[in-house]
Amino acid sequence: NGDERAGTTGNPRRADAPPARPTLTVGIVGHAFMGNAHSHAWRTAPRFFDLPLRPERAVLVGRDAYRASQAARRLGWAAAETDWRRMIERDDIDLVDICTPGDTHAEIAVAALDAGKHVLCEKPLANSVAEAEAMAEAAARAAARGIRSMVGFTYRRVPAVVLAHRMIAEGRIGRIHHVRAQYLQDWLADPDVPMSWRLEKDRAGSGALGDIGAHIVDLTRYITGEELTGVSALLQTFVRERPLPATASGPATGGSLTGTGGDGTGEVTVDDATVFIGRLEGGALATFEATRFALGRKNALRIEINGSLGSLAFDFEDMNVLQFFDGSEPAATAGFRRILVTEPEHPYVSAWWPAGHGLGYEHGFTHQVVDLIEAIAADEDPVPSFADGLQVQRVLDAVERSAAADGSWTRIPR
Ligand code: SOE
Repeated sequence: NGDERAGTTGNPRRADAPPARPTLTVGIVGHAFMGNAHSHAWRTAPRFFDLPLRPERAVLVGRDAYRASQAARRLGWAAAETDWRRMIERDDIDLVDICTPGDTHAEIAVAALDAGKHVLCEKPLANSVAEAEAMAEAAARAAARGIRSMVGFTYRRVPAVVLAHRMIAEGRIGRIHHVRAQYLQDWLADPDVPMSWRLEKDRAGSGALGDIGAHIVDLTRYITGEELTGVSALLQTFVRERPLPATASGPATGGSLTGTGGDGTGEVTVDDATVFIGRLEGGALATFEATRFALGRKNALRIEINGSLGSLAFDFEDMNVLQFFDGSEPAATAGFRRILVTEPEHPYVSAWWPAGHGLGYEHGFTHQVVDLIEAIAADEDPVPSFADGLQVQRVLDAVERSAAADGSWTRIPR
């Protein structure tokens, strides 16, 4: 067609332009903090990465029609819907992105996979091992038909974390002796912070354990490449009653986890904090701490690994840095050095800004979408898989069983 010339008005497509990418039509369920972060990722990924499929934000699902349509407009989704089942019935939807509380994950994910939709599901995968098993089975059934699934442990996509994983795989710190993992937040330290779904066992499954402890369990598995064989754990709830929220639905957007209290109080049915020790299959000893009561620590996801040849340390509050101690250096000049993980040679970084300009929280979500799209296009199973999510769930379950038995040693099945 003669209009296909560079600069021709009415047809901006150049004759030498690459062919348009096939689309990946996405539906998202949920539009609070995680729905917001995922929406940003779906929008940003194709702007910075050369993707084999072009994600199209087709429909956002929320229970309340007005709020869902407002969210769809604000977050850039073409339509809004109040029932995820209707969204799954749509033939044009290729992928379902689940950003709802844990009590809904299993039902939505299994229905979507059985309907032939790829699934991205927020962490923790489920509220129980039984649910996670059903999800992993549905994922395996679907994978046999080329349908892919992934669980959203986004911190695996922070460049400094990927670098740590690679350095360990290359043997740079030798045999692993210790893992010291912490996830410290403080947004519940104030007893006037109101109730929310994250404080209800029926909805969230557990408290700090599943919400943030799950991340450090997954990161330990990812960075070291080893499974935990057993744990001894304590769980604690410091504030057992909190004001009910002023609005029934709580905070709507990404800027706050807390909201404002109203009349009456509700019972907190989850843990506020957990500490546990564990052993890795290679014999390393590991300690874990997850709390929302560490005043002054906002999102301090920290992990330090000590090996026979050196050590690595990461803190999300300084997320563009990986600390490395090389044990082969002369004692007089050895010391931890800060690797600024912002070079184009580092994972994901070349798609973004010049060296030293740094990435933030939202970039992990964008990288997650990039990796998922690339796996779907390559007809490969992405990681972390639902099987990974199930294994993390088994660890969380063992922690709860150990804590219920006064910290007694509890083995983790595989
Ligand atoms: C709340 O503690 C929370 O939003 C978690 O749910 C997320 O997984 C973590 O990335 C940040 O903190």
